[in-house]
Amino acid sequence: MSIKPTLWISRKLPTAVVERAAKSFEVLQFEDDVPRSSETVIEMSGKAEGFLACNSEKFTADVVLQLDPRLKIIANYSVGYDHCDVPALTAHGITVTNTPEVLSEATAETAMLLLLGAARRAVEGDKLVRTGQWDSWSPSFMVGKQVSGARLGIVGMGRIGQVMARMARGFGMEIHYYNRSRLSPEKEQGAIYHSSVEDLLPTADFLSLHCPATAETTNLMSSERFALMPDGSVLVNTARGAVVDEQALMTALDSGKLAAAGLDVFQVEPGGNSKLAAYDNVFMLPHIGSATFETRNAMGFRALDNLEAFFSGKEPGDKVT
Ligand code: 8YV
Repeated sequence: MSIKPTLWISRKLPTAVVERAAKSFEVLQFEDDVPRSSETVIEMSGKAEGFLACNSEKFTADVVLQLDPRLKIIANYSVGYDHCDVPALTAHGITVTNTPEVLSEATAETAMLLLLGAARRAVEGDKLVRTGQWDSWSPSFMVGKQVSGARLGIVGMGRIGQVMARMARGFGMEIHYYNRSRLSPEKEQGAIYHSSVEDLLPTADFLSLHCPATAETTNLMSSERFALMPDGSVLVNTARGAVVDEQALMTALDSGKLAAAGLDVFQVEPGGNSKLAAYDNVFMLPHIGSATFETRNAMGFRALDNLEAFFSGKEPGDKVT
């Protein structure tokens, strides 16, 4: 009987995922469920050939240099891999994978929730009812921005962006997008392509961000770019906090350039931004884009597909470079 490779699962994952992992691997896990320090990550690299890791574990160039040669693959339980220095890991001989596709529906649902909640003043309304302060009605009471018939600008028309476009079309929105390359007509489904973010922004009554965090997209939404949006527009971010300059966002909210925002991601996580929390027209969630029971299982199974392919000598389907 061949010896099973050892797999460290860094966080508490769904039971079905751990049970499947135990069929192919000797699984190492801790009792608690907390983000793992660099020291722990480095220590565990000497005990396992594979990691099933989350974005709470940081694989910076400095950490990578200290990883034990026993570790051969990091299968991330996330589609984003900005917590990994992939060039450093690759140079160190470690394969890196992610979990695309399986979380597109759940993340786009969260973006839609934020879009609707920001447009229709969900935070203010919930607060009024919850605190017993809802004591009147008038024609101008709690009037929000209509979604149907409005234009939605999407930055990053990858898998999640395309699902978001499909859902928004169901709400009667007109879809505009910016992507590094134009999509085929089958994928565009009538969406209007813009060859630059600057060209897209004036059309975005609503703007939803679906691009990865990279050196190029850091602070993509800057004061200059907010200024290009229509007055009273709405920003939605389920991508990464690094993509939005939060100070510029607050200035845009203060001036009325933005009527509202819906945010699932922040520059500082966990925690968010206490200054943004003072805005009732900002609808916030604690980075739960992919947090549905179905998707959490699917992410784990996808990571295991990658690990099993790797350890049977095949190229994992979701290898990132
Ligand atoms: C996860 C995410 O909740 O997949 C991603 O990139 O941001 C989220 O879906 C988180 O990263 C899990 O590790």
